[in-house]
Amino acid sequence: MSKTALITGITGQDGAYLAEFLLKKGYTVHGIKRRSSSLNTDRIDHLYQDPHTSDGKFVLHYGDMTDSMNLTRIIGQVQPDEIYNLAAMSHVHVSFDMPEYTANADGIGTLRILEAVRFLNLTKKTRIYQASTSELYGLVQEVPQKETTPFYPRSPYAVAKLYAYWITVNYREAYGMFACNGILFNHESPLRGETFVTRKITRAASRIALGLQKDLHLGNLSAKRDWGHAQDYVEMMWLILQADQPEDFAIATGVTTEVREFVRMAFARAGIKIDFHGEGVDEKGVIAGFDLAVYETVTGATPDQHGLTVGREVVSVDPRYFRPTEVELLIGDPTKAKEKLGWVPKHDLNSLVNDMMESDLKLMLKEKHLKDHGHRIMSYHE
Ligand code: NDP
Ligand code: GDR
Repeated sequence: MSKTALITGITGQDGAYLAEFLLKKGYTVHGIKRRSSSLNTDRIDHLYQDPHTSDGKFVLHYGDMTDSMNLTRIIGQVQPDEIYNLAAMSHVHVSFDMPEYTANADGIGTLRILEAVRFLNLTKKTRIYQASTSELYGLVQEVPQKETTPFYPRSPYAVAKLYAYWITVNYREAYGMFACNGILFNHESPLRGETFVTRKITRAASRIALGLQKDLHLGNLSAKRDWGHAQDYVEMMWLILQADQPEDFAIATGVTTEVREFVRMAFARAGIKIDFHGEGVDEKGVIAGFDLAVYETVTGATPDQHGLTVGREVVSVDPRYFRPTEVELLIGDPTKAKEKLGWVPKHDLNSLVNDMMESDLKLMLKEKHLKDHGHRIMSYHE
């Protein structure tokens, strides 16, 4: 009998990769999507089945993490073997603007899932994966960070996820549920949301190289992140639920890189050699000013043909992207996952950047084609 999985957050980066992964494994996949005024299923459109002709292997339900009756009804209908709780207001900076909603969706939302499973007497049948995060580590207590490292969350998002982490542990201990936290470090891909820093950079590098965008405004360039590839990480979510015992795992590459270096790598793939100069650190220790100079492009045209001048500043620091409290350094120790789950990521940072840049350059070439033929193109670069 094939297994049935329910994915909350199926329209997001991880949800899309996980759905594809589970379908390939022969699962029947149900997903919860939110109602929105325009279509929000871009990332899973290739998996979509017309409900009139569908074989029932991929089914979407309308729902929301803030609606317990709705979640309980869906879980009752689907009777899943596995639930992957990926839905969340996942943007750290935005959580400072929407703290109450974030607590509701990310924190209490997780409780709603666990409680629905308990209420429906599915505690022995349904295994639950909770999308926990390296943001829990927050202010550095220990490096590298692992399962036993103390938490010190630094944003409303991380505090909401702290509740979700502990309520998952509590339901496991109180009711014997197979409920696990994957403490995943940052993972990116061509499907990454456009306002997270890696994708913002790869899109901008592609657009600047093609003359579609003039400059890029970023926040804290000194932050360091342990970046992996989302495709590798969704496989770990699945492996965590296949283990004999329910346990929590930190999933990371063990390598950390500054945002500034990610900028260099991405622009280099667009044929733009860059140099940083004019950086200054103010009395609070934050970067106050910064220049990025374009020295050459090797995309087949001279810099001027791209509207770029050699040496022109194309990146600047805009304090609007600073967070009231920042997480400066994340670097994970994935030893437990390596030993117990056989964690061997296929990608490293180089191949991640290549994958993202290849995809964004293709996308932006399409945009350029549209623009060259008189169409209006999106100019949104938050
Ligand atoms: P995304 O932001 O790409 O996707 C989030 C998903 O959650 C989307 O499908 C979104 O729907 C949905 N969603 C948001 N709010 C609600 C709500 N109230 N009710 C129902 N659905 C909702 O995130 P990722 O795919 O990158 O991350 C997946 C999970 O893993 C998240 O919980 C995130 O916090 C966590 N995480 C992510 C890491 C990363 O580096 N990517 C690292 C560690 C943890 P819509 O498409 O309509 O917006
Ligand atoms: P993060 O990811 O906060 O780590 O959360 P994000 O890409 O937003 O930021 C990473 C670092 O880059 C710095 N930064 C900027 N960030 C954004 N978004 N935009 C900018 O212009 C910018 N300039 C510099 C940030 O300050 C930060 O230090 C992600 C999310 O996926 C969470 O849901 C997840 O839990 C964690 O990763 C692990």
